[in-house]
Amino acid sequence: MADLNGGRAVVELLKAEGVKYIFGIVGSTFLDVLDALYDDRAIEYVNVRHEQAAAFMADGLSRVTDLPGVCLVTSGPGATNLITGVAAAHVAHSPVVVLVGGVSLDHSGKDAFQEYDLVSMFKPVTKLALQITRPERIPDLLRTALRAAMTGRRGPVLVEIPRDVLNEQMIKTDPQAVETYRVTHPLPPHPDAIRDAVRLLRQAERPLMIVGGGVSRAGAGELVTRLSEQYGIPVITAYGRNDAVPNVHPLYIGPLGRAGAPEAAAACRRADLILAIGSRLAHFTTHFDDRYLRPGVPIVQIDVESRDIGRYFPVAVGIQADAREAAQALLDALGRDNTPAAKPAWRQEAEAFRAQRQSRLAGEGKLDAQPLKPQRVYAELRRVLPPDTIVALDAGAAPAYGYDRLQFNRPRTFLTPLDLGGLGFAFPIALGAKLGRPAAPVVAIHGDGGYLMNAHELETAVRHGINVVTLVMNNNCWGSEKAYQRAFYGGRYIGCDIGNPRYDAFARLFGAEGYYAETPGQVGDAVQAALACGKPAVVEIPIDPDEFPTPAAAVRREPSAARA
Ligand SMILES: Cc1ncc(C[n+]2csc(CCOP(=O)(O)OP(=O)(O)O)c2C)c(N)n1
Ligand SMILES: [Mg+2]
Repeated sequence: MADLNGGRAVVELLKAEGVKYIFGIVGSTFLDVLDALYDDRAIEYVNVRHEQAAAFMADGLSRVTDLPGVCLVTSGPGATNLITGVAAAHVAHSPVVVLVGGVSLDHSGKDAFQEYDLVSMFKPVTKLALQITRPERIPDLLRTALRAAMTGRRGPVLVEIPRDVLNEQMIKTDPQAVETYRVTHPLPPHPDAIRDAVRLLRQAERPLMIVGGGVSRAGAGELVTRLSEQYGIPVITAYGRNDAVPNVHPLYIGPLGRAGAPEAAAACRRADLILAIGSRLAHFTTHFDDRYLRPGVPIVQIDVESRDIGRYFPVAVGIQADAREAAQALLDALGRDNTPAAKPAWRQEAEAFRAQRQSRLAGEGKLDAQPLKPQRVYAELRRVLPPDTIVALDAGAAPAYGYDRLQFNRPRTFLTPLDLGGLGFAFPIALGAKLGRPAAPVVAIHGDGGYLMNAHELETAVRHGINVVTLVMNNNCWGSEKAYQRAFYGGRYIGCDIGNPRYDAFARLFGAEGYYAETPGQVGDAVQAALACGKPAVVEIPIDPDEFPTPAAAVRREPSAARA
C-alpha cells in the first residue's frame, strides 16, 4: 500500500480513468490537488474565467470522448457558479465529475464562510452527490462516484471534499484498474425481446427507425445503417441527435422534432411501426403527443435505461440494452429468419422524403438578401465545413435553424443544449470538445445575446491554445424571445433589444483572430480562413433582425402544420 496525501490520491484515481484535463478556478480549499499536478503533468488544470464555463467544457469533453469530464472548484460560489453547466451535463447524460474543495468539517453547520449544503443543491442535477468526511474514504467514495458517472446511462456526479479531509492526513491506497470497480461491458438485450421485435418488424409494411443519443454513444451508427439498408427501414433522428447516423445514408430522411425537418415528421406520420433506438422519445422529439407518432402506432423501444422505456408512449416491446448490442442482435435474428426487406414502395417513399428535404435546403443556398438570412449562412456552412467538424449550437433563434440544416457523418459531432436550452453554452462546450478531439475542426454557433454570456472564455482559449471557431449571428436582439412577442403580443417588444460591440474587433483584443462577413460570398471564405488561422477565431455575421423560426407554441397540432 502506498502512502499518499489526499491530493495525490485524487489525481491517481482520475488518471486511472484516463482523465487528462481538469477545469476550474483556483481556490484555497483544494490546493493539495493542484500541488500534485506541479510535478505530474499527466493532467492539465485548465483555469477558466467563470466556473459555469468549466462545467460546460467538462461536458463538451465528455460528450466527444466518453471520458469523465472533471471540474475542480472551491466551496460556496465556486460550486454554485457551476450549476447551469452541470444541469446541461445532466440532460445530456454526460459523465461530468464535479470535485469541490469544501469548508472544513470543524466549521460545518455554523453557516461558516462559503458554507452551503452543496450535496442538496446538486442532487437534482446529478446522478449522485456526496460529501467525503474521512480521508481514508477518499479512494472508495471517489470510485463510487466514478461508478455512478460512468456506468449504465452516464451522468454527472458531485463529490465534496472538505479542506481538512483533503489536506491533513496521509492515506493508504493502491492503484486499481477501472475494471475492478465498475462494469465496462455493454448491456446485451434479452433474446425474447429481440424475438418479439423481429416478429413486429416482419409484419410491418412501413417500419421507421427513430435513433437518438444512445446510438452515437454506443458507436451503433454503422450497425443501424446496415439494419436500415438490408431491411429497407428508413431512419430519422431524435432532437439534437442528427449525428447518430451518417447523414449521407440514402435512407436517412432528417431530424424529427422541434426545429426539425418537416419531411422527417411526414415520414413519421406514415410509419406503421416505430423502432426507437437510444431515444427517450422525449419532449422536443415528440412533444409527448401524437403530432408525429400516429396514435396507437406500435413502438419497439430500445434504451440502456429502463426508467425511460414506455414512459411517454406505450411500447409493444421494450428492450433494455446498449444500442450497439441490440442493433447487432436484431441484425443476427433478422438474418437467421431470412427476413425480406420492407416493401420497395416504402423505400421509394422514404427516398422521396429525403430528396424533398435536400432540394428544400439547396434552394436556401440561393437566398441572397442582405442582411443575410440565417438559412443562407447554413447553406454556406454545409458547403465549407470539413466532414469531421464538431458543431456546437447555442440556444436562440439563429442557432435553431441549424437543427435541420447541418450535415453530420461522424458520431459525437453535434453538441446542443438539449432539454436545458441554455444560452452561453456553445462556445465553452466547443472548447471542451476541442480538447477532447484536438484533430477535429470545432465550430460554435451563437446569437449575439448568448455569445456574450461566456465570451470572456476567449482569454482561456488564447492562453491554452484551444483553437475553436465561433460564429456570432448578430441581429442585435434576444431574437428567439422577440419572435414570441411578435407572434403573441402584437410586436409590443419589452426587454428584447440589445447592443453589441463588433465581435471581430472584440476577438482581436483578446489576442484571437476576428472576421466579419456580411455578404453570402464572404461567409465561406471567412469560416475557412478562421479554421486555418491557427488561433481561436470569431466570425461575426450580421443577420436579418426580422427572421425568426415560428415559435413552438404557435404551431397547430394538425398534420398540415408540420413545422415545430
Ligand atoms: C440562460 C438563458 N437565459 C435566457 C433564456 C431565454 N432565451 C432563449 S433564446 C433567447 C434569445 C437568444 O438571443 P441570441 O443569443 O441573440 O440569439 P437569437 O435568438 O437572437 O438568434 C433567450 C433570452 C435561455 N434560454 N437561457
Ligand atoms: Mg440575437
